[in-house]
Amino acid sequence: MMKITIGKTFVVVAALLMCAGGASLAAELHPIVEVQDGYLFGSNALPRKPKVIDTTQKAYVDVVRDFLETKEIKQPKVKIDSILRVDLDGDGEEEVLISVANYFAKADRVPMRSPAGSYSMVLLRRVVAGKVETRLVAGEFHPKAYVSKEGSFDAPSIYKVIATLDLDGDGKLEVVVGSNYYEGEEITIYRCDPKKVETLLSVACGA
Ligand SMILES: [Ca+2]
Ligand SMILES: [Ca+2]
Repeated sequence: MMKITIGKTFVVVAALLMCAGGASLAAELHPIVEVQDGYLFGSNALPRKPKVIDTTQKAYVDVVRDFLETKEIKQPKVKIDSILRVDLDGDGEEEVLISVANYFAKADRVPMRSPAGSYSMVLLRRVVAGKVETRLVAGEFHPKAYVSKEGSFDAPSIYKVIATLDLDGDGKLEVVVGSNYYEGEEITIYRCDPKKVETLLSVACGA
């Protein structure tokens, strides 16, 4: 499956990211990409670099917990993978991107079936009209355990911000989210305007 919704740059970046098997390989494939702190950055496509923030900060843990509760995850076990602070739209005010996942599995492994109370998501915190808002960029929530019938599975995904890049050259950064499931992955590029988050491109590979 490959959906192309806009221009050539996206095709190049998608081809680059698709099944790249990690940041280091992608960096070898194309000179516009460099890797810092485990994230992909395009040197031409990067007017502002994200800062990596401590994932144990109580304020963010609280934000994540409150959001999960709105998705019926009761008494959530909050596990934040990364927090990035970057000015997406270039207005001088930094936005915050929070990548979160808990499937109660070892390391970064994703189970074939989602356990009760499991989830993964990417949240965007930003100031809109003088107020801080929390918005879901991508994610899924499993208040109840998936019930397997005849060996069926639901293949939940872990969502994570892997890059912030200005891919269409309008001065605003797009958010690149990787989602991994038990034997595949998808890369999705989101445009995050103050009013809405929209998908620009999605590339999947795997079973
Ligand atoms: Ca901003
Ligand atoms: Ca842009």
